[in-house]
Amino acid sequence: MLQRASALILKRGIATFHSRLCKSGSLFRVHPSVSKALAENKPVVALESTIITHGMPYPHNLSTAMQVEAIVRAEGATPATVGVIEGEVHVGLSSEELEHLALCKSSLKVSHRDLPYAVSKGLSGGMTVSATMIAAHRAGIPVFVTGGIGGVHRDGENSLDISADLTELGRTPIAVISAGVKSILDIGRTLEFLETQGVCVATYGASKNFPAFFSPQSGFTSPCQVCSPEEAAQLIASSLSLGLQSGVLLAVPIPEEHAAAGQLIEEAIQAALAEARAKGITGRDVTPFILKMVNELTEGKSLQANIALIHNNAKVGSQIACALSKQMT
Ligand code: PSU
Ligand code: MN
Repeated sequence: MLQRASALILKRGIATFHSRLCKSGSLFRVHPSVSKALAENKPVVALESTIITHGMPYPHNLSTAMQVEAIVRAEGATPATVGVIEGEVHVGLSSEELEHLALCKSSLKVSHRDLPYAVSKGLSGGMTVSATMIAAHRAGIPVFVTGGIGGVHRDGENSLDISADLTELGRTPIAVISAGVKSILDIGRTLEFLETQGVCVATYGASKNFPAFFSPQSGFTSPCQVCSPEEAAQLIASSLSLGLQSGVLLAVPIPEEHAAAGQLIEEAIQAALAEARAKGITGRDVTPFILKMVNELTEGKSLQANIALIHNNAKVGSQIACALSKQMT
């Protein structure tokens, strides 16, 4: 009896799944504005959505997501925010869909490994850098802007807590523009792991110092440096022309005027790390926990800096996407 009931539920689940699949012929949905830009060889910038669902509190998450899209448009590119809505991977979200993700309290944090589950269950969620890289590449978008990427966690050599963002960078030919890696992570080991994965890492700007998200310097040096959108585009175009299947990581330092709170934020990070350890917080929950606590301890200063650096990344990333599309046509 019980077996028959669960077989029925399974059958119904598969039927719903099939109707979603058949509607569009694919579980990937590319927004018409994005497919039009791609068909016309115009620049497109992919954007992730975990920053909306897990990186910032409401309403800052929604306003930032909308501002970032506006910055991309102002620079002459088309934004494509990537997220999972009721089991479909959307490349390019409408403002209603952005709002749905920003307001939804139960949305998943969808990394590479979570994609099959989110799709099979018809769930909604924010997509991390690793999952966004997959969808953006599938859609044919070579440039992707985010705030910060995941990395090797401190003590990662024992816990093996190494973000899937790094392995994805090793096997997906996309350029990711970020403000580097947060000091909650082990930056030295993150750079070593990226080297092993064959990822070309460059700092964008006047210094070769690899930035640490809230701070323009981590004390570690990037293997490469690019000083203009054109130079960055040449690097990306070369990687694509070589047929390398690995990505390029461009690290854009936080603008000096927003880095002032760096020391205060660094102290809050240390306190939050200790609290996370004491509370036994692990895995996918570590980053959201730390971001929330750091924001509380700095009375919103870390959030302000976070928003400022994302705006800057969106501007620089869009300029790079525009330069790349000129070079590729
Ligand atoms: N770093 C941030 N803010 C974020 C993230 C990282 O400063 O929102 C998100 C990104 O989506 C990144 C993900 O891809 O966290 C990495 O998570 P994990 O370490 O669980 O792989
Ligand atoms: Mn992890």
